[in-house]
Amino acid sequence: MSEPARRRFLRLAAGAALPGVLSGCDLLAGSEAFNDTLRKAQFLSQRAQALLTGVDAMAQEFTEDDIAAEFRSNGTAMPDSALYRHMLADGFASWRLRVGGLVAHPAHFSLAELQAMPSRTQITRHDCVEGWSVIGKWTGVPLRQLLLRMRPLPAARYVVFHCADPMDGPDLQAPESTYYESIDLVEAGHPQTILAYALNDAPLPVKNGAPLRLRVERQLGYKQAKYLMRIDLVERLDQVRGGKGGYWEDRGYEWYAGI
Ligand SMILES: Nc1nc2c(c(=O)[nH]1)N[C@H]1C(S)=C(S)[C@@H](COP(=O)(O)O)O[C@H]1N2
Ligand SMILES: [Mo]
Repeated sequence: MSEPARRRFLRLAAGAALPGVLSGCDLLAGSEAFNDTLRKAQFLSQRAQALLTGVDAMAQEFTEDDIAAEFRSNGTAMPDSALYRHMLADGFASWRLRVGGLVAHPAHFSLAELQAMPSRTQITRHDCVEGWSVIGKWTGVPLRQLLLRMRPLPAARYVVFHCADPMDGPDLQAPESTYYESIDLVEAGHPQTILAYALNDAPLPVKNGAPLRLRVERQLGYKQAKYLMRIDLVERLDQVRGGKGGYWEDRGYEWYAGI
């Protein structure tokens, strides 16, 4: 950041109030007011790194030659659920992505409907907190586009992703025992934040999250929720599940997992 830009930023931040003026739509649309609000919000709540790289900074993208022969799997590789096995058996014809919470128009989408929407393809590096990385090519629907259709309500601040894979022991069918994650509308509006249905030009393999997974490329592996079932817009995270915004966050990991 240049010196004048830095001073401008610090001035902005000094007079900052928490975001609350802009609607969810403004937040996602990337207006100037949106960018100002982001800077203020990030100054207050996120790592200094985000300030230096800028709110619109792109994660590095790679070339076809960089793509790994095999995109390894981590965490769940096959959800242990009767519902998931059923959906897998019918090629995900019965699967729907439900989008709701603080939106004016809740909706659900079939895989075919998502695949018919404008898409983005990106070759990026996945970094797991355990210390390994792998480069893959993802194709999917920009989350921003999808959410703008639903008309986020002014109170919406976070996007919560509920997954199909049960995590917590024996009563596996309880919806609250599945993997989940969340990001804020800043990250949801980023151009590289997509709902991916293809990996390396093929349908997403089961071990990597079929039929749909989140790619939020500026953050670590555990944010990249696989086996998406439901997306909810919410005002706060403390009333969702364990209250920390994600399965691993509830177990002590950072919510903002910037790389
Ligand atoms: N639903 C779900 N999503 C998940 C996980 C999981 O166990 N379940 N593991 C996370 C972790 S820690 C990593 S590193 C990546 C692994 O993605 P991959 O299996 O495609 O390599 O998915 C993330 N998303
Ligand atoms: Mo991970």
